[in-house]
Amino acid sequence: MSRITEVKVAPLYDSRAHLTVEATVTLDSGAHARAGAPSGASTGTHEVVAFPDGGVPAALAAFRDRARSALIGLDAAGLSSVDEALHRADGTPNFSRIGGNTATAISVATAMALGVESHRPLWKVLARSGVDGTSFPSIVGNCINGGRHAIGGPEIQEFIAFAEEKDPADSVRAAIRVHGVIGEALERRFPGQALGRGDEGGWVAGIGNVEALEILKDACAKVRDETHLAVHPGIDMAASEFFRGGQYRYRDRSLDEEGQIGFVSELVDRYGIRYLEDPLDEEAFEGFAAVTRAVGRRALVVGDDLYVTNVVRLERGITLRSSNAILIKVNQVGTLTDTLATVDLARRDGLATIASHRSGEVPEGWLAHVALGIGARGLKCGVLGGERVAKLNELLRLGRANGT
Ligand code: 2PG
Ligand code: MG
Repeated sequence: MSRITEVKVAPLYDSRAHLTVEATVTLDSGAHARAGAPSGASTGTHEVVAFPDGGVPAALAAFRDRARSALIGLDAAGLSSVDEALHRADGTPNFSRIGGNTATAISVATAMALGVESHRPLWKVLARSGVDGTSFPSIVGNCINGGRHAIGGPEIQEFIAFAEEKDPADSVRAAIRVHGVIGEALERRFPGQALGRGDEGGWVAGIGNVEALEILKDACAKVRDETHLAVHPGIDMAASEFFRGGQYRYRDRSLDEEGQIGFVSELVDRYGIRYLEDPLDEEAFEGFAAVTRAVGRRALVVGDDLYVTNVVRLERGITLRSSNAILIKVNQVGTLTDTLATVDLARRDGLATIASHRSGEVPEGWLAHVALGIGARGLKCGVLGGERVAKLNELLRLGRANGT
């Protein structure tokens, strides 16, 4: 028995200084843990609602009125009882009363408290079958920010260093170095001018998509030469953000779906892209399948807004063979139990999983445990900023603890 004796939910600022929430869960053994929930900017339409109308204050009030008493006294062992109680207390399909972020914070804090009680790290509490914690995720490190994460940058949201080394210390080192080399290239390109950094710590500069890709490709090649580490270009197009009226709208032209598929496939070949997230709109299951047929042997084709970590949407993607990988974000579905159901389905069907941060993050490391526990192929968490580095540092600790 691991009875819950107290649950507290409190406001917390994320890395954009927007309000989010953190939860503290205490068990009758005295074991307790605290976790904060992140927030996205380029959210998928089918995600659960982060906060009810009225924002964080309304979420806190709804938690007090609807959820707290339902949780206290509950046996948290196994976690699903708590996550089911959160769904029941909310009573909507998308957490629109208590907020998906409230649910996320409580779910993660409960799993952490169970770990504290049983002297297990969080990753072990979450570990899927066959996962022994010795196989580490690659690093998906955002180096140039665009789209909704930057002002005045390229339309493509993220230009990524995808570092695939066995030892997480090597992957982290390679991704960080690519970020640094890109900074040097931008300094040469814009001598004496101010450069910025975006919401996820990547560079922001007045360059277009193609120029950003050139810089990224060169930086990855330089770091490979220098270090002999496996690091290659990746992108998250977050294409739903510039898809309007059936067209992908770039500053200089518009493309229909077929045109976009051709354009994306060309980019993968020309720039050696090995990680390709959301190349099409969030409803384009069949278009995604065409992209996967075209480039899926050379690149991970990753569904983010397409799946929103939702098991029903993933089932559809599996039937249509829409992608070979799925992004996993706990607060897209609101609980760890829902997240793990999606992960288990992905694993059963051979899709790679990528555990991901949000653009508005909290300076905590629990995402690294999620990545390790689900046997993720990648940890997407950026490379710069305390809230991103917290996850990288936690992965390094796990690497040392588990003997790499
Ligand atoms: C994404 C994420 C994280 P956001 O699109 O993958 O990089 O962005 O959290 O804004 O949805
Ligand atoms: Mg994305």
